[in-house]
Amino acid sequence: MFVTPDAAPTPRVCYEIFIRSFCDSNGDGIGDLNGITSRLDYLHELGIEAIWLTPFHPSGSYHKYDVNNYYEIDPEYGTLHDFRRLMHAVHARGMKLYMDLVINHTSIHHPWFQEARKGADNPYRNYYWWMLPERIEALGVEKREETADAHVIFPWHDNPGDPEKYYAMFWNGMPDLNYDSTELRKEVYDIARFWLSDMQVDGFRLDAARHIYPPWLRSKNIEFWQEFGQVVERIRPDAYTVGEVWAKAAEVAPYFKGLKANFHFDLCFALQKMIQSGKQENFVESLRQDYAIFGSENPDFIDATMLSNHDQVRIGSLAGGSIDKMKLAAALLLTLPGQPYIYYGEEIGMLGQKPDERIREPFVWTEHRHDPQRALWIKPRYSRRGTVRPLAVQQADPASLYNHYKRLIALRKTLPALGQVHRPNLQAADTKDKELVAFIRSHPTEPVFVVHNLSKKVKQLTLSPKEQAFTQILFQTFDATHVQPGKLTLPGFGSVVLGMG
Ligand SMILES: [Ca+2]
Ligand SMILES: [Ca+2]
Repeated sequence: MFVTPDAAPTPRVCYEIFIRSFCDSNGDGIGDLNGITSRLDYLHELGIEAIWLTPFHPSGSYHKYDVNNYYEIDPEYGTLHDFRRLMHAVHARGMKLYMDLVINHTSIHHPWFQEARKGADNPYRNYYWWMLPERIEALGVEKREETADAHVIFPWHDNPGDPEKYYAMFWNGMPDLNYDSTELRKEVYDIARFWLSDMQVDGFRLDAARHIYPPWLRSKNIEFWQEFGQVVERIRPDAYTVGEVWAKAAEVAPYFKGLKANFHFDLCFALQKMIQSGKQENFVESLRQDYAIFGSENPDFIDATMLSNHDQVRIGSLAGGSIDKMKLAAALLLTLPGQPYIYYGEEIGMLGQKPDERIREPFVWTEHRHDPQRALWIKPRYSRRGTVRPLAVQQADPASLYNHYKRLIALRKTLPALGQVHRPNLQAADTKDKELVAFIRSHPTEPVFVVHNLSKKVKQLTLSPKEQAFTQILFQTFDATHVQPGKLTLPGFGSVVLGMG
């Protein structure tokens, strides 16, 4: 059911935009679709090939993961006309756009739930999960195990005057949908068709994919996503899908049977840990094991990688605000296999700690106090002009974090060994040092040898005969990197990509 990698070139570098905070086009302080359209040249110049937009449907929350209407745009963000304009501008630049499809749950204000809550005989009743307390108890499902993405332990909620309770695992304002209903499945497939065909989006990011069925029916998850994948494939054979399966690699793997890509949370956390601790253990070996597990379910799996996203503490804060460490993190992400996603603002070193609003602060465009494009919906605590060098300032500085990202992205697109998305070409190097990450990206004619120094100390490496073949510096974070016959000198937090001379 999967198109061959050659038939549909897979974007090599993606970018996640939290719309509310990216760029404001009309001065109301809220980032919007026209703001994104106005900044596409920026993303294109950075080297971005695909954009993932967080939800934009009408919703009562600032994050909009509780959808009221899947066929409309929240007026805060624009109109369907604005969306068409954005899609046109994205495609005119040869880029792709993926939208967040939030179909694990709706808002309680969605008309389906407003109907369903009227009573057990309502035609929309079985779009959601309803149970009598005795049955909940008999099944032993009154409590759920806390997961990294959902902290609700008691997921059954009262509907006033109703003997049955409804299931909502994230919070009582977002009731879970019931995919045992064939009518619901049909509605959701119509929604997918509308956005892929009528609106021309290029794919979906599937929110909460591992929760699509509740815990007592979890075994049905994979079947659902396989059917979903087939439906998408029939609508648009080149459409892309990426799942949020926030779990260990072994649990993620079977989702590749239905979804082309899945986010690699284990890798994300391993990268974060390395940046914080300055060392690693068996990093390349465990990554190769994950690839083997993914590949056993689907050899054409796409490994979607990231340093952080809108649910996690920003990498800049995990790096303690150190630009050198942020450069190291970027170099790791952009030299490893997979399809990297940059979370908006990572490229300028934005900072952010929990709660969630604080990891979603406005992008810092210019040094001006009154920057008309800067979102103002929240007063920033972490990413202020005094703590984050604005983009406009960094663009003019060749040594900036922004230009480091730009160089790395260009390198990834220039070197086929680095840009390979399918069938990860990762081999362990002979160099063994817990404060280094060293690997070879194999290629029939242009393999590269990559070394990252996780420590702040200068490292002098003696290269093995295999590694000595790589003599040409294709990329270095700091100029103090040197290769001599049999030896490599790498400054603290430095990264180097070596090619065969
Ligand atoms: Ca606005
Ligand atoms: Ca669910």
